[in-house]
Parts: sequence; C-alpha cells; structure tokens
Amino acid sequence: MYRRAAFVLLLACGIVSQLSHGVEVEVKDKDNKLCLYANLMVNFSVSYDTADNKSATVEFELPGAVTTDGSECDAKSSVLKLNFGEGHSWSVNFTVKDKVYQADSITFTYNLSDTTRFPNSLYNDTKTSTVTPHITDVELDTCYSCKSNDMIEDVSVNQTLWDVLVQAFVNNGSKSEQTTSCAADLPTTVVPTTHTTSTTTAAPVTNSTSTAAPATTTPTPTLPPPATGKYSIKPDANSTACLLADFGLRIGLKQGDKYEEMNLDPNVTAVSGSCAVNSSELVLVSNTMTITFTFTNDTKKFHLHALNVTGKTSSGVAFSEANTSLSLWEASVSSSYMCNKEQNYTITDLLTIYTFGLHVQPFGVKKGSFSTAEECQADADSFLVPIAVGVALLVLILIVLLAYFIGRKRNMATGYESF
Ligand SMILES: *[C@@H]1O[C@H](CO)[C@@H](O)[C@H](O)[C@H]1NC(C)=O
Ligand SMILES: *[C@@H]1O[C@H](CO)[C@@H](O)[C@H](O)[C@H]1NC(C)=O
Ligand SMILES: *[C@@H]1O[C@H](CO)[C@@H](O)[C@H](O)[C@H]1NC(C)=O
Ligand SMILES: *[C@@H]1O[C@H](CO)[C@@H](O)[C@H](O)[C@H]1NC(C)=O
Ligand SMILES: *[C@@H]1O[C@H](CO)[C@@H](O)[C@H](O)[C@H]1NC(C)=O
Ligand SMILES: *[C@@H]1O[C@H](CO)[C@@H](O)[C@H](O)[C@H]1NC(C)=O
Ligand SMILES: *[C@@H]1O[C@H](CO)[C@@H](O)[C@H](O)[C@H]1NC(C)=O
Ligand SMILES: *[C@@H]1O[C@H](CO)[C@@H](O)[C@H](O)[C@H]1NC(C)=O
Ligand SMILES: *[C@@H]1O[C@H](CO)[C@@H](O)[C@H](O)[C@H]1NC(C)=O
Ligand SMILES: *[C@@H]1O[C@H](CO)[C@@H](O)[C@H](O)[C@H]1NC(C)=O
Ligand SMILES: *[C@@H]1O[C@H](CO)[C@@H](O)[C@H](O)[C@H]1NC(C)=O
Ligand SMILES: CC(=O)N[C@H]1CO[C@H](CO)[C@@H](O)[C@@H]1O
Repeated sequence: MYRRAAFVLLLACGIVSQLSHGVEVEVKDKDNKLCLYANLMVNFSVSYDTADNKSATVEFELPGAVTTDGSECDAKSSVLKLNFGEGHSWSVNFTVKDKVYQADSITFTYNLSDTTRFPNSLYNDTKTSTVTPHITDVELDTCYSCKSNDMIEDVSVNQTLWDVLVQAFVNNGSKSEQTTSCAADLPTTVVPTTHTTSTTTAAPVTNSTSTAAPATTTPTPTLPPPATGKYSIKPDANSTACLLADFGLRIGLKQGDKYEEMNLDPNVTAVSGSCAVNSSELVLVSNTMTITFTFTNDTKKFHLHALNVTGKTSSGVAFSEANTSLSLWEASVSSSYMCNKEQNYTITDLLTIYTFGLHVQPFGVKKGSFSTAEECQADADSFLVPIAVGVALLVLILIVLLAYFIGRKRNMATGYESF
C-alpha cells in the first residue's frame, strides 16, 4: 500500500493528494514553476539507547504525509527537504557541475522525544545523520531513476532508498521524460534480473547517460555452470578428513520483483566446519556469500538438516535466508550421497539452490575418501534409459532369432510333408 502525496511549495502552503505510488513531491520556485520533482521511498532503520540501558532498533518508512518546507531551488544548488511526524526531516542537497548534477549529502534528522517512533528512548534530543548518497553524474534535464534498493549505512541509522525518481534543476517548469538510470538497475553480465518491471507513472524513456536497458523483456543472460569445489573438513591437522563434499553451487535469490543468480566460486571460498557424532557442519565463505550446511545423523541415516545463506547481491543489498527443517541428501550413515545431475532445491520462498555434480559424506569418512555412494533418483533415472534401450535391443534380437528358428523349423516341417 503506497501513498503518493503531491506538495506544492508556494509560500509554505501545501496541497495533499493521495495517489498511487511512493512519496511524490513537487517543489516550485518563486514564479510558481516546478523546479524540483521527486517520487521516492525511503526505509529507515534506527538504533537508539533505551532507558533500561539497552539499545533498540526501529524500522519505518518515509510516511506519505510530508511537507516540503525548507526546500529551495537555485541555479547551481537546490535542497529537497521532507518534514514528517514530530520534528523529523529528510533532506538532500543537489549541486550542478558542468552538464551533470549530483546529490552531495542526505541529512536525516530525528526527534527521540517522539515516543511512538522511539518508544522508551533514554534521550529526548534531536539527532542527525549525514551521509553521502551514490547519486552522481546525472545529466541535466533528466530524471535520476533507481528502482533498486540503495542502502546507505551510518553509525545508528541505515536508510534504504528505493523506487527513486528525482529531477533536480527542472528546466522550464516541466519534468523531463528522459532518465539517467543508476548502475544497479542496468543488467550486468553476471546478473539475470528483472522478471517483472513495476510500472510507475512516468515512463522512463531510455535516453540515459549509460546505455540503459529496455524497460521490459530483458533477455536473461545465462550463467556458466559453477566450477566444482572439493571441500573437506579435518578434525585436526594430523587426521584425515571427517567430512567430504564435492559440488558446484549456484544460488537463486528473489529480491522484490527481481531475481538474481550467483555462482559460488571455489577458488575464493574458504572452508571451515566441524564433525561430531550427531551433527556435522560445513561453512563456505566466499567474497559474495557465506553458506552453512548442517547435517544430522539420526542413527542409521544422515541428511542435510539446515542451510543458511547470507551475503550481498550484486547491487549491494544484504540478504540472509535460512531453513532449519530440511531433509535433503539422505543416505545411510556409512555411505555417501551422490547426485551428478543438476538439481534445484527450494530452500525458502526467496532462495533456491542449484547443485552440479554433488557428492557429500558428512559422517563416517574412512581414510579420507568417500564410501559407497547412494545415488539420487535423477541419476538412477538417467541410468535407466540406457538400460531400457539395452533391454529393448536384446528383446528385439531374441524375437528376430526366435522368428528365424521358427521359420527354419516350419520350412523343415513343410519339407518333410511335401515329401
Ligand atoms: C520498506 O518497508 C516496508 C514496510 O515496512 C516493506 O514492505 C518494504 O519491503 C521495505 N523495503 C525495503 C527496500 O526494505
Ligand atoms: C545497518 O546495516 C548493517 C549491515 O547490514 C547492520 O550490521 C547494522 O546493524 C544496521 N544498523 C541499523 C541501525 O539497522
Ligand atoms: C549501563 O551499562 C554500563 C556499561 O555498559 C554501566 O557502566 C552502567 O552503570 C549501566 N547503567 C545502568 C543505569 O544500569
Ligand atoms: C520533538 O518531539 C516533541 C514531542 O513529540 C516535541 O514537543 C518537540 O517539539 C519535537 N522537537 C522538534 C525539534 O520538533
Ligand atoms: C528532556 O529530558 C530532560 C532531562 O533528561 C528534561 O529536563 C527535559 O524536560 C526533557 N524534554 C522533553 C521535551 O521531554
Ligand atoms: C602430527 O604427527 C606428527 C608425527 O606423525 C607429530 O610429530 C606431531 O606432533 C603431530 N601433531 C599434532 C598436532 O598432533
Ligand atoms: C580457479 O583456479 C583454477 C586453477 O587454479 C583455474 O584454472 C580457474 O580458471 C580458476 N577459476 C576462476 C573462476 O578463477
Ligand atoms: C547423539 O544422539 C543420541 C540419540 O539421539 C544421544 O543418545 C547421544 O547422547 C547423542 N550424542 C552426542 C554426543 O550428543
Ligand atoms: C544465519 O547466519 C547468520 C550469519 O551467520 C545469522 O545471523 C543468522 O542468525 C543465521 N540464521 C539462522 C536461522 O541460523
Ligand atoms: C528444477 O528441477 C525440476 C526437476 O527436478 C525441473 O523440472 C525444473 O525445470 C528445475 N527448475 C529450474 C529453474 O531449473
Ligand atoms: C550416528 O549416530 C549414532 C547414534 O547417535 C552413533 O552410534 C553413530 O556412531 C553415529 N555415526 C557416526 C558415523 O558418527
Ligand atoms: C539528455 C539527452 O541525452 N538527450 C538526448 C536524447 O536523445 C536524442 C536523440 O536520440 C538526443 O538528441 C538528445 O540530446
């Protein structure tokens, strides 16, 4: 449920209208011409000290009801200031440099006396967080557009900007139909994105500084299959391995209306973990993600019980997905589990993993090598095909032979009769 509020700064008097999407504001100059346009969303995460000597973290969205008092437009610099609630404000300073403009800073001011937003706060003063956003090199007379999440961290405040459409330095009182897209919105070779594109009011006609993607149907570049990693855990330096795992791994992650796939690169992956009688753990840490596999031994069989994947997407958004009630990769404790065929497993609503050439043994590894493998159904099925073909051929040969012998016998029989 998004609210859209249009505001007109005209001698500090605002007109509110509730429409469809984001927080939409229009700042007008002294001639009552549009000079700054914004339609955006901000999520705040703020931590503060509470009276019981602890700290609390609250999350809230920029509300639909804002006023633009304090916003101003000049030829070379302008300020977008959104005031909301009991003395909170969020403001952005823009400056022009040559043919481009940029956002120099974002200042978020919050009033800890607001007990509805900051319950039980130890202090009652007003705090300020100033950060530098990543909004640069926006061509003059274009809107800056960034549908992707852009999280900006500060000591006690994280703010996530999303679905942003801003034009500072509007020329001639009308918003440009041309956009400069942020890097995160552009497709990259590694990232198959955008299954659906959320439709905003302003159609971002592609005429941007970077070669922007056509808004709809982006052809999905396919990732190469991940390289196979061979991972092992030793209980101590002198022992042989107690856990073995070979596989290529890819994860698929949903993020809002985007879907991204990432391969785990074994070359940059650090391995750690532990082996115990009832439970073993394999922890893989790469530059983009940390994956924890927890296997359990329930006397006769083992299975993958929990999987926890944390990391950052290519656009820098942190994610953490875990499922602690899985029963995958089940095999006898004295054997290993194998699945050569590519497999996909839905771990959570947002996370899917893909395995390539999987072979694991989390318990009872002897002499540092895999025990007998129990293969997955998919592998067994692919074995069945050649077997079935072989059996069919054999049957065919038998039929031909049988027909031949029967025919010969008949001939001989007729031979006797015709005699
Ligand atoms: C912002 O917060 C709203 C509700 O609090 C949530 O639905 C939305 O997913 C959040 N968006 C981001 C980008 O964190
Ligand atoms: C801000 O984000 C970082 C990294 O995700 C996290 O460690 C920190 O706790 C967050 N701070 C707040 C106030 O949410
Ligand atoms: C709060 O915690 C600090 C140490 O973290 C301690 O020195 C102080 O006495 C505590 N104050 C109260 C009121 O508990
Ligand atoms: C902060 O909130 C308190 C209580 O809601 C209010 O009395 C005070 O005026 C606010 N401060 C500012 C600077 O608006
Ligand atoms: C803020 O707290 C101080 C003491 O901690 C108190 O004197 C003052 O009245 C409080 N102000 C408000 C607006 O609650
Ligand atoms: C490892 O084994 C060697 C000899 O086999 C021995 O000298 C060394 O102390 C052992 N190290 C550890 C940590 O057990
Ligand atoms: C990983 O390392 C191997 C050998 O060290 C090399 O052949 C391969 O190209 C590397 N792969 C990547 C993705 O860097
Ligand atoms: C392993 O599980 C069995 C049965 O659940 C239990 O009896 C045993 O104490 C556990 N061993 C360890 C080391 O936790
Ligand atoms: C997953 O791992 C992260 C980081 O190690 C941790 O914060 C989170 O609590 C874990 N989730 C579960 C369900 O264990
Ligand atoms: C997942 O695996 C099933 C068969 O196990 C297959 O039909 C499906 O196409 C796979 N999905 C993807 C996205 O690879
Ligand atoms: C699996 O668990 C059973 C019972 O908890 C235990 O007797 C057995 O030794 C375990 N197997 C391995 C290989 O750790
Ligand atoms: C701002 C901008 O890049 N405008 C360009 C849009 O595309 C037309 C032609 O394709 C150019 O003439 C504009 O300069």
